[in-house]
Order: sequence, then structure tokens, then C-alpha cells
Amino acid sequence: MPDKADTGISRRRMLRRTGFALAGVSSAAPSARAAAADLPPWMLEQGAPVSENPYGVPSPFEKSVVRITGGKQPFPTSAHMLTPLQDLDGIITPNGLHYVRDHGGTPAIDPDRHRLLVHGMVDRPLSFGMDDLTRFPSVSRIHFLECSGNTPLYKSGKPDWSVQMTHGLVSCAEWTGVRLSDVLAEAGVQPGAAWMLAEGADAAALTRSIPVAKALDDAILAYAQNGERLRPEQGYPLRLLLPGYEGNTCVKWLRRLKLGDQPFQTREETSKYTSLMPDGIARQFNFTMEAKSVITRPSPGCGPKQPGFCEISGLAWSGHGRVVRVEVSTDGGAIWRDAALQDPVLPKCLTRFRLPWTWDGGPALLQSRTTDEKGEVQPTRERLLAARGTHYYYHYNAINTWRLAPGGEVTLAL
Ligand SMILES: Nc1nc2c(c(=O)[nH]1)N[C@H]1C(S)=C(S)[C@@H](COP(=O)(O)O)O[C@H]1N2
Ligand SMILES: [Mo]
Repeated sequence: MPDKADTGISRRRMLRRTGFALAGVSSAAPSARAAAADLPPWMLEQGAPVSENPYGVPSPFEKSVVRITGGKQPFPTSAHMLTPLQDLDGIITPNGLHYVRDHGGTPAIDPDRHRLLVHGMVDRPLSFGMDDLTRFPSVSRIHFLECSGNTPLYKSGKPDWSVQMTHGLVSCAEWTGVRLSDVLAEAGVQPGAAWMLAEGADAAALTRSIPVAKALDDAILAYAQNGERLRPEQGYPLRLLLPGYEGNTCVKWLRRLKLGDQPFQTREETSKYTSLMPDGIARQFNFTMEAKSVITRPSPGCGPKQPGFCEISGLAWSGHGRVVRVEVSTDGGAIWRDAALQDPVLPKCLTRFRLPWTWDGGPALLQSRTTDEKGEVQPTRERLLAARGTHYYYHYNAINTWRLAPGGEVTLAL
């Protein structure tokens, strides 16, 4: 263990290296004794009784950390609310900040009256109440959820778009529920059943066809999120969670699963959520979210205040599995350096990356590029557009560029 003097020197040296002016701080501050006597007002009276807030809320000083909407919707209940990625640390999205995408508003469902029907190509059609479902063994897993419409940058984007605007339709939570494979085993999936229809109990009755192989692999019927029951916006009391699959397949307010031998060709997989290729052919069933990353700090609205030490931090994820590498460039892609991946690094989960950097005060182009365990490397925008054209709308996963100007202002660059 280093002695006191050693620690002091190395700490001072570290602060000098990273650009913090230690001397400036101590000369402006009062002496230690005066500071101790100069008690802040919140030490001079009792604090508020916690019973005033039986369900806690964030500090009023954090009131700007909220979801925002990305723009006007054709219908008020067809809404989306974006996660403030620039304000969050680690990988977990607090429940009140999880992104929301509703096609027909958020229904108010009484859990005692909610049922899940399992029927179609099964030996025993079954109807479950919430109490029946929670009797199955539970599983808890941390996974990201991303809307396939996240990052709408195929055609264009505005320089002042924040990371919340460009990437805020991704969030990450610890989901608890029961294995769908356990519930399907109870009903008995018949041979030849290759697809499963999943239907929501909202006014939109959002409905999608899912390959049975995915349902039997890692699908969860989730009833809890970060330790508490799902929020109404996230599908209370029950949602389907398909790790790594596009958000719209993770049907909220789940009321029905029907097994069949072919896809059901619902609105959400014919008119919507298909991908128009440059040759004019629309591709259906693009389920898996590809390797993607973004720098969350610095980002628009959160530029460095002065030259010197500036940690570059962000998030990386892939629907194929684990993130194995994140590289960061500060010069628009000429030189790449490996960022540190912060534990835990889990499959189909957000991964926090960090790179220590000293900003010289000059212009910079900040980019991150991830590689997943399947070997998929996040493409440049040029490569993505060459492959998909500009009629494509969903699954934009190109390398993102933030332009840092000498004053410290950060803007989106395409
Ligand atoms: N029943 C139902 N399920 C739904 C939706 C919906 O509108 N109704 N929206 C889908 C879409 S498009 C996405 S991206 C995810 C969003 O989940 P979240 O609102 O919990 O973030 O839920 C999906 N499941
Ligand atoms: Mo979505």
C-alpha cells in the first residue's frame, strides 16, 4: 500500500495531467476549519420526512432529465417518447425514462381481469390469469429494447439533434418473467407449428408473427422491469420480450398467442415494418437488431466546457449477442483506438464503453464503431446507404458522427 505522501503526489500529478487546476480550487476555497463551520442551510434543519414520498421521485434539481417526444404524430395516441441517453450512466434505464412507443395509447388494464390465451396448433388450448403465470419458475435477464425506427437518419438529420433525438428509442432493463418455452410446453406445441401470432390488448391490437424457434429459445413473458411490476407504458401487466429482436415484436399488454404453420401476414408485417430495398422489393421479417453504438457524452448539448481531460463515453449493443469491441475515433475515422468495455458485458444488452481523451480545444469528429461476437462490424453511413438505399427506413445502425467545434459546441454531422 502506498504511504500518504505517495498518494498525494500521484493524485496531484494525475489531476495536473488531466487538466484540473488543483491550486486554483484550493486558493479560492476557505480554509478547512472555516469551511467546516460554514454549514450549508440543509444541515441546519430537519429534512423532509420520507413518508411524504412513499414512492420516491428524483431530486427536483434533476427535473430536466425526462423523456421527450420526437415530433408531431398523425394521431395523439400513436406516440413515441425518447430516453435521455445523454443524462444516464451505466447501462440500466430507470423505469420512468424507458422509451415508449404506443400505436393506440397506453391501456389501463386490471391485472385481475387480464388473461393470456394460448391456442392454434397446440394439444391443449389454455387460458392463463396473472396468478397462473407467476406460478411458473421466474427468470431475470438484462436486455436492451430498441425500436426498429430508432435513428431516422437515412435521408437527413438536423445538426442540433441531440443523442436523445437520434438514438433515444433504445433502453435497457432487467426483465423478470417466465420462460415462454415453459408455458408453451404446458400447452404442447404440435409438430409443424413454425410460427406464433402474438396479440396485444391495446386499442391498436398490435399483432406480429414470430418464429416458434425464437419463442422456444430465449423469449420471456415479462411481468416485471427493474424489480417492480411493468410500467403501464411498457405493457402492464404482461409483455412479450424477444431479446435482440426489433421492438415492435415485443408485444405489450399480451393477450393471445396462436400457433400456426405459416406467418399470419398482419398489418405490422406487411404495410409496416418491412424494408424497401433499392431494387424495389420489400423485405419482410427483419427481426434482429444489428450491431450499433453511439457516444452519449460528449454529444449535442453536453460538450466539454474547456480543453483538457474529457472522457468519451457511450453505449454499444447488438441483437446477435455480446459486444466484443468498441473503437473510438476523434478525427472522423482516420485513427481508431479501443475503448474499455465496462462490466457487465452481457448478450443482447447495452454495454457501456469509455475512452480517456485529452481535448486540445481544436475541431474534432467523434465516432464510435462496435463489433459483435458474430463478427458484425458497425458500417459507415456510406456503406449502409450503398447497401440499402434511401427508401429504407428501419434498422439504421451506421457509425454516428458528432462534430466538436473549438468553443465546445457539439452538433450532428452526416
Ligand atoms: N400491444 C402493443 N405492443 C407494442 C406496441 C404497441 O403499440 N402495442 N408498440 C411496439 C413497438 S413499435 C415498440 S418499439 C415496443 C416499444 O416498447 P416500449 O414502449 O416498452 O419501449 O413495443 C412494441 N409493442
Ligand atoms: Mo417500434
